[in-house]
Amino acid sequence: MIKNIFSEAQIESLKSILDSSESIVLTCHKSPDGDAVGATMGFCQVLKQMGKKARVVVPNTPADNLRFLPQSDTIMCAEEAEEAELANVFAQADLLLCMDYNDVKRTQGLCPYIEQSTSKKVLIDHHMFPKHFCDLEFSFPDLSSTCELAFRLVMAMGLENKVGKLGASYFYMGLVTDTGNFAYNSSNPETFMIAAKLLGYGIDKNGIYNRAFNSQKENSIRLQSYALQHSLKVKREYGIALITISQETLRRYYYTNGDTEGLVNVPLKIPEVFCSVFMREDESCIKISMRSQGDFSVRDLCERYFGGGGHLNAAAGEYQGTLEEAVNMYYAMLLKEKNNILAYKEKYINGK
Ligand SMILES: [Mn+2]
Repeated sequence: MIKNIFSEAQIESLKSILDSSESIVLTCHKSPDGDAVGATMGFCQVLKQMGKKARVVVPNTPADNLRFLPQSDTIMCAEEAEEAELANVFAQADLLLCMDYNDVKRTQGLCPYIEQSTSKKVLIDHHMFPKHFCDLEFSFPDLSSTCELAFRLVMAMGLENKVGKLGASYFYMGLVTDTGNFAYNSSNPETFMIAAKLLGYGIDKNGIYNRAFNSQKENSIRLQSYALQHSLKVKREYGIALITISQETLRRYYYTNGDTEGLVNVPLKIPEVFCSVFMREDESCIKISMRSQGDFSVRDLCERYFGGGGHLNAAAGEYQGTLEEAVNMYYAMLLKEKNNILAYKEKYINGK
């Protein structure tokens, strides 16, 4: 049984907002991931089947491996759209759905349009600590993905017959990408029950996995291999690893967005390593991403040392300065956090 996690009042409010809206814009965070694309496009299919005018508008173009499902070409990308066209889409909307983000700032170029819009706004998200910028909020950080949340909403409203194969394919795409094909964030048996329900729509499960996951470009594989070969530093006594990539290396491998995707996870394949840090020297700053295993919080580290945040096991930040200075900051962090890290390592190794 999939339990209903919403209050009746919440669902009634959502229903009445949807009923009274004709033109709906679905938005997500910048650099849309599989969950952001899946949740907006999946829910958009449901709204269209309800007879609504619905449109997905994203801050910038999603990666190629997330644009293989039918109708991907209907996604409007703010970065490429004419300003007037964009303004018009928002002016006509009587409802904005804010999906897979907890802070309107995460929508980059869409931010002013969302902030200035007088339309009703509904938050549908699974990130912690939402900023309260919507009229109605569905914030469920315990769920695997916004896609799971969106499909639960569909079920709670009795709209399962409006999802169709395409809507289910999009929702499934978010479910598999946000859980690493059910490797993490998916300990709740109900996540699998929802996956089972989505399979019931006749979706191409293997095809979606294959398109979403096996999509790396040759130069990206070479760039990542180079970084692992030349920059990986494993501090075994701490259980922590660091990878860095300089601007020069990025250029040598014709880097484009997404080429370093997944690299930060590689050191976690080493049994003793429970925390991995990746630094990339972008043109404007050093981008930091961190991943961890278990309940070691990289969100805390990113907040304290790199002005960022995120999830417990996946977080990001930035450093203003040179790559060398960022690396120094990393070593300063290790020194300051030594006791905390060693205590966790003890627990991690023993508990394994
Ligand atoms: Mn998500």
